[in-house]
Amino acid sequence: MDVCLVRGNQGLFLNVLHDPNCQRFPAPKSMNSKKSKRGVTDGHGSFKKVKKVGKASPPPSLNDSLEGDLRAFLIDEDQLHTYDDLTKVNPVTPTTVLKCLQARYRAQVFYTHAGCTLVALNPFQPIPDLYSLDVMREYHSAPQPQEAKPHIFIVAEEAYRNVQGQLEPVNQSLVVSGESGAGKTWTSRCLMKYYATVAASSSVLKSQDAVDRIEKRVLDSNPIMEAFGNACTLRNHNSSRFGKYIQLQLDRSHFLVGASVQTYLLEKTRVACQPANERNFHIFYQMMKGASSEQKKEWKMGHGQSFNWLPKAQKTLEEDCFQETVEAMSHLGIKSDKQAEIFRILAGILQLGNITFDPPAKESEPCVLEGQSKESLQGAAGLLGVPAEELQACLAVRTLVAGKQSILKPCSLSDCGVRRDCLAKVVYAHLFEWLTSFINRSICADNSAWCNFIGLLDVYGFECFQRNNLEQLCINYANEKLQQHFVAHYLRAQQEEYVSEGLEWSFVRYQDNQSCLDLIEGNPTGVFPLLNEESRLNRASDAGKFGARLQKELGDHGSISWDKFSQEPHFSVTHYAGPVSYQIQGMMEKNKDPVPPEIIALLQASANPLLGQVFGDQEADSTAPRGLSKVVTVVAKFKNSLESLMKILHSTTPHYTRCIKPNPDCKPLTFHKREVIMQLEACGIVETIHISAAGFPIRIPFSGFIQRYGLISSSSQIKQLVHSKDVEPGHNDRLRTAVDAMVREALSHRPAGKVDREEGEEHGTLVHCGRTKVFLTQYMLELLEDQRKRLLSRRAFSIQCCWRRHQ
Ligand code: AD9
Ligand code: MG
Repeated sequence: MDVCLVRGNQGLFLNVLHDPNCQRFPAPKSMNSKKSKRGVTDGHGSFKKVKKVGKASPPPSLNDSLEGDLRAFLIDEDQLHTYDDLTKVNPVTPTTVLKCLQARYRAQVFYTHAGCTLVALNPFQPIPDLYSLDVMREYHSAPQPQEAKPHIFIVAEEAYRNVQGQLEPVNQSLVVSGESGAGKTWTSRCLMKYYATVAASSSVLKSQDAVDRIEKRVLDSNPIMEAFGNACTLRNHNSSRFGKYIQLQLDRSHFLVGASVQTYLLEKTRVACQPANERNFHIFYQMMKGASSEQKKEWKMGHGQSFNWLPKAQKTLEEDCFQETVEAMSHLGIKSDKQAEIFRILAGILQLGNITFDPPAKESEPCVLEGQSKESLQGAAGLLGVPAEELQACLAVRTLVAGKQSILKPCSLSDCGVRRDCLAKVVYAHLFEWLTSFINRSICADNSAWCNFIGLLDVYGFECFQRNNLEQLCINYANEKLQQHFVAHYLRAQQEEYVSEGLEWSFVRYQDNQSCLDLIEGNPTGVFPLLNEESRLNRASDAGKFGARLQKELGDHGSISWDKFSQEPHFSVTHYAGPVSYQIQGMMEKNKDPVPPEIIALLQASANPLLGQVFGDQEADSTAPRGLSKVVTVVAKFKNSLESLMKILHSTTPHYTRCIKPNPDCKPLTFHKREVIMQLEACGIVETIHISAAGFPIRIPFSGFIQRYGLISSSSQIKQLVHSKDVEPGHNDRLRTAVDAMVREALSHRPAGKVDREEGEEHGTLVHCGRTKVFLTQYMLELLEDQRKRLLSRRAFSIQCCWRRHQ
């Protein structure tokens, strides 16, 4: 095996010639032909020589031990932290990538490029000045941000420049992924602050009002959504319990003029049932801690009051944010009387949680309120604006409709609890939806006011607990969809395009998760369709039967398995991030998510105007048949909303950031190799690096290339071509020859310094002409743009001189 160094799309990287025994390093052939000096950048993007260490040993396999030795490295271990792009590491293996990230983490460098992806390691402590205004300005004004130190602001700036359209304006998506606690929400917040700063309209600088109207409003949506949608879990003290896609709307001048938020599947069960050592949504704790004594009195949260639904797990900073949440609400236009309605509803929910029932004296009678529950019932009814007797009846008695007659039937003790929880969940979920719509009304620009957007996606990370149910299945399904988008959009599309354009390319093996997606969503025998079918049957759910059905229909599928020794009906799915066992008990009920019509009717008649409003148009027809055939199930709704999201993502240019959680205990600056390697492997970072290292990230149809760069050519034939009909697609052979000549000319005009720095480069490593397109490295694009810009400014200067002479 021989080693050569070539300038790649992300800077200088080492490339190992293709080893027939090894399925890696898949550079197009032309990239492998020339040797060069070895080097790395010094962490600030500048080039630095490093000593030659001899021939590289064969790259270890993906199954290398974590302690795999460093003989394979071509540089000192001391230098590892200087690798700002993992494509420069040689050889690229999980071990070498891990060592490099660990060295950087130790050196407090938290961002590293991995080709097309940015890897963000969570420091678990605030890093002074890492996200300051000055740093934002620095990245925004950098002529080549990619050459600056890796940072989330590079991704932000790249998307911002892309949307301004070097070739054509196109919407952008920043997809932030990673497991729970890895830093997705933190990263999304940083990105929003960045755009609120650098894309602030010029009027902002003149008028403080404008700041209040747009940028600050957009940012103010965060504390509200996090207060109502985040909670302290075992994995993360500020865990997002909903998915969020926010579109930042930009006008023709690329100023931020508004935003819209789309949310996905709030984990509403948390309102009434918190897993052991986890907490309810932050907003409840904020009220308890931050409300004034009058407010607490009104909300029946006085001193000594305790709530069943507010478990006292460890305290978190989020408790101190009540004033911030209230200010953000006011700022977004939620008036104080509306806020009062919201907080009364939340306080009412907490009172509901303290209502418990005792069995009735006679079986034919409804359950009775237990001990203190009478007071809680009165409290809940008062705060929710409904009569106490009706609330009690609603929880304890079911109305059955038979023909034209209604029959009242007492609920069992457990049913009373289920109905109480259902009431709390449906109220909280509707309140969350109302808040999202309000925020959208407040921050969304008129359609005519914006023309492009940058979307930020922050969804809950992959989850695997001891007990997993429908919530985890949905969350993990969402993560599978995103992984598929990444695989399809980047890994597969990039490789397939090389092949269809005739570039020689040996395929990198990557983990395609299509099989897992087929298992979950495949029609008609995927887990979701079968679950929906079962949920729509008008009969009591039977976990055992459903388990047996899954086994019958999917027994041969490679991505599902069963533990023979398990006592409970369950199934295990092999996700791209690891296997997860899901318990079936309760899954069908959660999927049906039925809300008794009596509850809807009760809420519609509420004296709390907000409750009346949010339940106003909801169907509550108690005469409707009990059949569930028309029920839109939870997974059906979730799948639809994810499909819409995928459509949007496919229509945008994506940028991926992979957040990595360096240790499971959220300890500052602590790096656990095993946890990190599992995350790196799960998201296919090593395959990504291989493809990126060998790839050409920019691809332009010949015709577009000639039209944009034809003017820098000295050839009169090419200049003619710019204006001729021959530039239309269809004349590809002719166009390819022209493009090839243009590229060679551009390379021959490189500034002397650049030629020196890029010694060892050759035409084929920077550019490749395919059948219909030209493939470029970032470096080549910059070179062409630079020459074009210089030519245009020379022309502008001569026009000015000419104009002055004629004055
Ligand atoms: V979940 O899927 O919503 O449970 P996230 O969103 O991936 O998860 P989050 O952004 O909430 O994780 O980060 C967890 C915590 O890590 C934050 O609350 C911060 O305390 C900490 N964190 C994350 N990123 C940074 C950072 N760049 N600098 C400092 C950070 N602290
Ligand atoms: Mg989050």
